[in-house]
Amino acid sequence: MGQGGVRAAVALVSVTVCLALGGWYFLGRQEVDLSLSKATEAGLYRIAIAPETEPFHREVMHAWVFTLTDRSGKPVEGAEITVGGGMPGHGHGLPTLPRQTRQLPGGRYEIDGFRFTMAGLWVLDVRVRSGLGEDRAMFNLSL
Ligand SMILES: [Cu+2]
Repeated sequence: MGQGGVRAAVALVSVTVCLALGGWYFLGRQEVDLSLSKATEAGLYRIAIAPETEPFHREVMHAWVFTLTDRSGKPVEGAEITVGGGMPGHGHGLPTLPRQTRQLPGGRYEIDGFRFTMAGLWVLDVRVRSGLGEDRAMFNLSL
């Protein structure tokens, strides 16, 4: 193979690698649902989550507010919410133990004790228990 042939081969390999990486990146991004409001797995609730104050600093201990409604959109009071999670890409859990600290009017719950020690994709596993039953929802956060 002459020099021209080597250059052509290198170019071809480069283009192939770029296309493969680009496709992987694009598909990977598409799979991640970053919505902060969704129905729980069994459909008992809808949960909307938001940092208590925005903008928030992910590395400083802070609270989020979770708003809980039932199937018909009515606020759910008196529920118990627990939060787990971590970074699936790194294989570790949450560095802190966020807990439900206050119930606010309108089916809103303060969950305090979040601290996201790294940038990247985090998952929150939110479990809800109330008179309506137990259900859960998974949220993805790209921080
Ligand atoms: Cu990590």
